[in-house]
Amino acid sequence: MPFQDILYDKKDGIATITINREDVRNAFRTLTVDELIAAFKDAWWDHSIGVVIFTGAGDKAFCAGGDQSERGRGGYDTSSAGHEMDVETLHNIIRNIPKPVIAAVNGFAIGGGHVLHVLCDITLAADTARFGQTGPRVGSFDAGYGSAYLARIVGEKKAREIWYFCRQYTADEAAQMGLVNKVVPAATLMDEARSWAHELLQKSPTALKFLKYSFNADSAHIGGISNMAMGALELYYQTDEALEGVNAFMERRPVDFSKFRK
Ligand code: S0N
Repeated sequence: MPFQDILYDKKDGIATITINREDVRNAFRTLTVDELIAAFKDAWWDHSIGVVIFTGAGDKAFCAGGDQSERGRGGYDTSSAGHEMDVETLHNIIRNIPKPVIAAVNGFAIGGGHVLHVLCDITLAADTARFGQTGPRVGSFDAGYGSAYLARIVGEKKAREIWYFCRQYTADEAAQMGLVNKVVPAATLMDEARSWAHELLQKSPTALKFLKYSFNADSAHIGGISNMAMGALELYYQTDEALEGVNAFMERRPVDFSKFRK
């Protein structure tokens, strides 16, 4: 498939999907999200594929979330794809593809990029990886899976800390909070991911599918919250407060939300 923003490779039962926008720390634009959805769909329907590895190009980032240079009043620029950014469908396809998805986090997993690894079945991290949310600093939020499902993984207090304070956490800290399955030297990350994938390929695909759906069922109601959250986010993106966040990031200046406190 001719992709611009991602790389897609299928070999020996493993589909590898790589966000390929190194210049912007693999931040996604509207087209990137569309291409990721197309690749996940292909891996879903290809019966030769048993596992998906999801990673980012280069050694700096897995994904730094939405491309802030394409964000203005009302949300993300639609010109790269001709419609609104469809992050919600991407979240759902990672959750619902009936095959394990392994995130190989090779650097920053930040903001909306952090949410992507949270939704994967397994996260393997390079020892150089960094994890965190940035929404309250850049005028954004994911009040659906990105927060409620994160809380299931790390607990309520830690999830609130992660979202409210926008700090970055090392790979070892992420592993300690149960956010990462294993930390490995950066140079061995993809070999490790392929090794985990090959182990899964020895297992019953139907058993894995029903286990995944069983785990999902318990948190499926968060999908309804996500619908609400994405609708709320669209409204929030129209405000001066949200614009202050993105403008401060792009202008490399301290953010000032003081006038929005009420
Ligand atoms: C990733 C960070 C920590 C890397 O820092 P570092 O290594 O110091 O590099 P920088 O000099 O900052 O960056 C290098 C170049 O890459 C550009 N760049 C980095 N991130 C982005 C980005 N997200 N969008 C556009 N450009 C980006 C820099 O501008 C720089 O470019 P040059 O070389 O030209 O100066 C650090 O970069 C960082 O903190 N990035 C911002 C991360 C961020 O805030 N992401 C968006 C967060 N959004 C949310 O959390 C929203 C919630 C959400 O999930 C969502 C839901 C629906 C729809 C969209 C989103 C969404 O993600 O926005």
